Amino acid sequence: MAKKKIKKLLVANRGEIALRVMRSAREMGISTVAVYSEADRHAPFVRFADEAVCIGPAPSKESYLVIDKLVQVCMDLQVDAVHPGYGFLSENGAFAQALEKAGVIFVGPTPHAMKVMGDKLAAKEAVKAFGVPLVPGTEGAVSGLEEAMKVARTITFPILIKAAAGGGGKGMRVVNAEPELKESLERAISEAQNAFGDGSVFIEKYVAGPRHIEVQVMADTHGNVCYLFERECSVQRRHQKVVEEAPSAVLTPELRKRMGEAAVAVAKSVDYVGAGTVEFLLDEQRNFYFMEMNTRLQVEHPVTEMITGLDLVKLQIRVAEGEKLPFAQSDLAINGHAIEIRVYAEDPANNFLPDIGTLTTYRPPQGPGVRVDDGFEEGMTIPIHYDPMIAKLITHGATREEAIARMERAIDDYAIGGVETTLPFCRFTMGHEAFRKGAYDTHFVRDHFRPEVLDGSDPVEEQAAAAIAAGILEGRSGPAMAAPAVAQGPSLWKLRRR
Ligand code: MV4
Repeated sequence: MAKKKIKKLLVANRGEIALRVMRSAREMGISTVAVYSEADRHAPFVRFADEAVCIGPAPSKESYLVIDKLVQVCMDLQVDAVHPGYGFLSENGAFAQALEKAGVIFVGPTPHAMKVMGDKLAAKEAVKAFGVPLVPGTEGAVSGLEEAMKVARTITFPILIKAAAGGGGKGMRVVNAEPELKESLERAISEAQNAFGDGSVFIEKYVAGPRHIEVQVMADTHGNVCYLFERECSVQRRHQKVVEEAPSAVLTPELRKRMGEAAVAVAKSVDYVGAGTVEFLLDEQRNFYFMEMNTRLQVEHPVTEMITGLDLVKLQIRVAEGEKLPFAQSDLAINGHAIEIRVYAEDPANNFLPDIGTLTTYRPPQGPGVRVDDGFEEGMTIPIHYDPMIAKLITHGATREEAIARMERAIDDYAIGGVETTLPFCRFTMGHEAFRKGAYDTHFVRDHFRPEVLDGSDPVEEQAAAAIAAGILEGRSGPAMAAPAVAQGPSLWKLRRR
């Protein structure tokens, strides 16, 4: 692989991730190009860039997703490489191919790797030969009801029907028993056809109460692949992550090594290059199963940076230049604990409804162990056209307890006015006994969160708060915390804030 220094980098993205990528580029002496839609004209990432080009109106389909326009800007400005960030064109093989054809480096994996991992069935097929554990289920797409029934009886109900072209929870359907199978299968196929233009579905045993654990991998063009440990992202609602942490509170060093090595095998199965994330489910018996691989830098990458001391964007750029990874697996170690929360302009008291508007007040927290990756400033309006994420708040500590305490302090110091945000929900989570103990799974929100816990109007909460207060006054310590889990976190929180 020929080495080529990148002198000018175009970031084909917006908001916090565009800014985050450009910061690393600048530190490396690489000049930066922003592309922006008319809605983002005054955004910080546009001002930060050395050069900036407007690529069209606000809707992504007319700006951030138009491959031809981006390639043209690369030509006009003599750009050496493009970083796609996450979302938009980051996992689009056609974009990578168009850049390659134009002689521009795509900071990411090959179109082949993106194509295989973008098809969930092709991905399972590819990793199987590498001994990576898979959830029991169909080998390929199910051809009809007869095959589906046969597989379902073998693996036993409940089962999950998934769309091959889906991913991230899209196009999934749980089937609890035989009589439901026919209708569920027909619906799943027609939904997949409508949503993805591909009606292929497959069946897996339904894993109850799983934890979402993903492993960061980094690969160079010389065949070296390392794992940068795991992130736990089990606090989600509607398949949208809200809280992420590294390392997971439940992995032993032995399990971490096995999952890390499985993730490396997944990467090797497609000759992966660059930063990637291998997603696993961990069941209640701590068996892990490969789910999918995300072929991009992820939103939650900062927690990995905090515990490894590495800059993933710099590594991506070095790898894209043809450099070898500057470390071996044995050089890597976990330092402390990091937590990230996503600050969305959404109202957690109102079913997380988007609450876009103007940031009349915006003052992010500061201080030891606090990092804020954001793309907004006070007075800016959050555009309706894109993801409503305002910022990511990341804390690091020597221990998980310290990272949590820092997060609580940082959330309390975060001043956002003009829109409702997910901050109160995240504060609730930090205070919740199940989270504090690390005893949570992907059903955390469903099992523990009700909007009433945020406004103090819930009588159950008030009672529980009173009971805990009484316990504290009586001088009881730990055991007082063993009351019903639902009531714990928010009550302690309210108590402390009085
Ligand atoms: C599953 C599952 C249970 N059993 N597969 C959702 C996102 C996609 N990447 C995989 N997902 C799931 N696959 C089997 N066989 C449960 C989920 C799942 C989930 C996974 C990770 C994080 C949150 C989740 C929420 C609901 C369901």
